[in-house]
Amino acid sequence: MAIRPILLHPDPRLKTVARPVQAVDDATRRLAQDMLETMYDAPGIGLAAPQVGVLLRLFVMDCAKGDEPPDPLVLVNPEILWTSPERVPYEEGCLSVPDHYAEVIRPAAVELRWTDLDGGVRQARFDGLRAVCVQHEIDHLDGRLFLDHLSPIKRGMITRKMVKLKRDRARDRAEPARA
Ligand code: GNR
Ligand code: NI
Repeated sequence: MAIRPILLHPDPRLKTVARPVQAVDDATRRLAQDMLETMYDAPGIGLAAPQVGVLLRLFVMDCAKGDEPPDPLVLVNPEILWTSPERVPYEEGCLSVPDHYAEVIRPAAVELRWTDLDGGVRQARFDGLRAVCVQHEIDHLDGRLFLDHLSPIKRGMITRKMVKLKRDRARDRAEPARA
């Protein structure tokens, strides 16, 4: 198992539509395990493969609260079968856009079909935080960030700060602070 680096916005790989997983094999299972380890380490409630630079349609999530047992879930090639007419706001964040949060309005519940790590087809309805999370992750698979749901003004402000953060981090790696 390994923690993989998480790509930061802006990055062209985070704007790319990911390709379906052709077959669930050992490489898929290793990738999913690495993604779960990376998500728990961050920590986050979800992580999509494009966020670790793998442009495949696969994400991991665990929306269990602190006092609940872990509830890891891996969804391969997820498809939205149904979305509720009810829409709800939620203050979203993203591991690829650290320290920025904004309200996004999405369907309150969704029905998904996906493939699990044994290659079986699964189907379930998600609501509450889990509905927010799966829609946020499927957006990643389609090359979208929560920023794409905001006004161009807000998106531009956050993107500008992220460009600066990435520049500062690149500079820190090039010339680490001396004592
Ligand atoms: O850890 C995460 N928290 C979160 C909070 C509100 C709405 C969505 C999320 S997903 C995010 C992890 C992440 O960036 N997944 O792609
Ligand atoms: Ni995200």
